[in-house]
Amino acid sequence: MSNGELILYTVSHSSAAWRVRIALAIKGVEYVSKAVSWDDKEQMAEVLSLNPSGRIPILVHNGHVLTGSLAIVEYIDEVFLGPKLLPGFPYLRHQARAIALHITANIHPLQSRRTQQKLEEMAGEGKGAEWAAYLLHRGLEELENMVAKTAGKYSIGDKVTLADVCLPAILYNARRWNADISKFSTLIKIEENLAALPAFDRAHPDKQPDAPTK
Ligand SMILES: N[C@@H](CCC(=O)N[C@@H](CS)C(=O)NCC(=O)O)C(=O)O
Repeated sequence: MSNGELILYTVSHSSAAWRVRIALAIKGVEYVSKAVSWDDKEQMAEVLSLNPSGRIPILVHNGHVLTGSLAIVEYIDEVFLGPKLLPGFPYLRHQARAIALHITANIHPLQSRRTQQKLEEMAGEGKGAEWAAYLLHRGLEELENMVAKTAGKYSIGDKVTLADVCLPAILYNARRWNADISKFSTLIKIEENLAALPAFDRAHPDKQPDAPTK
């Protein structure tokens, strides 16, 4: 059965786009990848015409425009066949969403490009990076304590869920901003287990055609 036409507006190292790439790869859904560059005015005008917040990712499915990575991942989970990312049992489903929201609402926006740029402007050079390292350490310490209660091989038991879809990018960002995450052994173990899965490998920023060459 055809999944219809899917176009993903993505940036290789966007955390939010990374989440959607993982979900699509887990479901084995093929899509057209439209890599955009923040500095390309024409591309950004197209992004703005689809998403008034000017943010990535955007998934267009049979002409329907979807925005907001978590809302997109839930849509993907509902619409396409393949392993379920939201557990069937309501309490586990709540846990998956709670972890995903901790990452995507409590941590990610506060260390994002926009936040850091404004902070540098207001507080001075280097303050954005200093803030990101502090915030990522603190937020991930909280996450380590949350996940220590739920984890098996992955964030919640031994099945990959929405929580795991959000994990790789925030750990990647933590390393990028030199946050000390060495003591967060549960998170690091889950990250290793996820990295061994082909879907997670395929979705990695460095594997995308628009990844910056080193
Ligand atoms: N809550 C949104 C966040 C999306 C978001 O902020 N994406 C970033 C890239 S990770 C972006 O497009 N930033 C554009 C900008 O900062 O101008 C989601 O999960 O999709």
